[in-house]
Amino acid sequence: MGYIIMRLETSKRMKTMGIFVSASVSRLVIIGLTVLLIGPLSIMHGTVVLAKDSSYIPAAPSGPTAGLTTIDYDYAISTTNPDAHWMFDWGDGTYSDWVSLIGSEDYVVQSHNWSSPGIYNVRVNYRSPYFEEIWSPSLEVNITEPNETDLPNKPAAPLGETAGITNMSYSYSTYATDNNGDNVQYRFDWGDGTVSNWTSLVASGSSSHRAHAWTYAGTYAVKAQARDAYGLRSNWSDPLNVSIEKDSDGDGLSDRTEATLGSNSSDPVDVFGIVIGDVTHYIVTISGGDLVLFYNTTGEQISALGYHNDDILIDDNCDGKWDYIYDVVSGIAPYQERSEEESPFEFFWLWVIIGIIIAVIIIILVLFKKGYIYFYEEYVTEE
Ligand SMILES: [Ca+2]
Ligand SMILES: [Ca+2]
Ligand SMILES: [Ca+2]
Ligand SMILES: [Ca+2]
Repeated sequence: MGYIIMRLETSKRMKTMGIFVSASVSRLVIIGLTVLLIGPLSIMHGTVVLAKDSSYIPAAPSGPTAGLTTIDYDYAISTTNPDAHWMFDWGDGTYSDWVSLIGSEDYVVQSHNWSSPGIYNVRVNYRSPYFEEIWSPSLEVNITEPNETDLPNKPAAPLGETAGITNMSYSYSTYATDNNGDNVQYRFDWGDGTVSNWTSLVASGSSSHRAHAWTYAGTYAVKAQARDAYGLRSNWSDPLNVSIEKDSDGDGLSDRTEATLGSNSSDPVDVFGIVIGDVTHYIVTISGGDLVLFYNTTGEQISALGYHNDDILIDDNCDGKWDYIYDVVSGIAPYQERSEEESPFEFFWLWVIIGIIIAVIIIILVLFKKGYIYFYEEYVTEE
């Protein structure tokens, strides 16, 4: 068996053609032929370079040959073959995934950081439909420890909700200072095996946030890490423990809460969220019945609803008096209680207006009596 790789050079691009040839019989049998061209015209302008099987060895990755621990460095392989797959060996016992060209790029890039100082041999493994795996030569990378005082300080423990439900997004913030006053950015370890992307760079000491939704119920230790503008990373922050409960039907109430309320934890439309202030409370239909209640998520209290024409009356704090009126069209508004003891000043302005009217009448009467104003009649005599 033998392999032939043909390289087709054009003025701008180089594409790899592969011909898989079986040499086990006297005549050559072409088993597969793949030609990858930008366009048929490329053939006319190109020159074909033939290379025997073993002579094709990928070049060593290109990238920095010296660096500091924890900083991400990019290493690249130049290729235009979309059928090729590449895997980087970082020389520290770890490997990248098999990667290939993305879109119209003509290089494959992977980044890596080393956690301890040393000399590492970075190389790449090449695989295509025509080649098994071939290793490139190594690029020697010398990694040293950064100066401790150049690192950002350990960020504050993340700030945010400590209780929630599955598949609901919650936002967490943190901040850290950098010893050199460099700009910093943050990322969060969500405690479920995932880590957020880095936030944008902000001034040293400024905060940033990222949001996350957990898929499974559990208690998660959320931690933050800072990185300065030069790529130097801090230690991880102290954790914030976040307890996530299962919400099977995704209606915003956990299965446990629905069990307490008597609603159905597998019916997503039996509860209805209403935002009062910044907090979402719920109107809840109790299982199998017409009984509809208000559930205050802050106080975990339940109250009966009232009805006024087409509007719903809500007793937010469960003290027996209506606090809000809810209308599907206009939304929620504070409810104006009409009882006397509710507010003696409610008709204040009405009394002021009545008072002004009475005062004006008195003034007119006084002026009339004093003779400043008077009625007169004119008698017209006929001649
Ligand atoms: Ca720094
Ligand atoms: Ca639910
Ligand atoms: Ca439900
Ligand atoms: Ca009330």
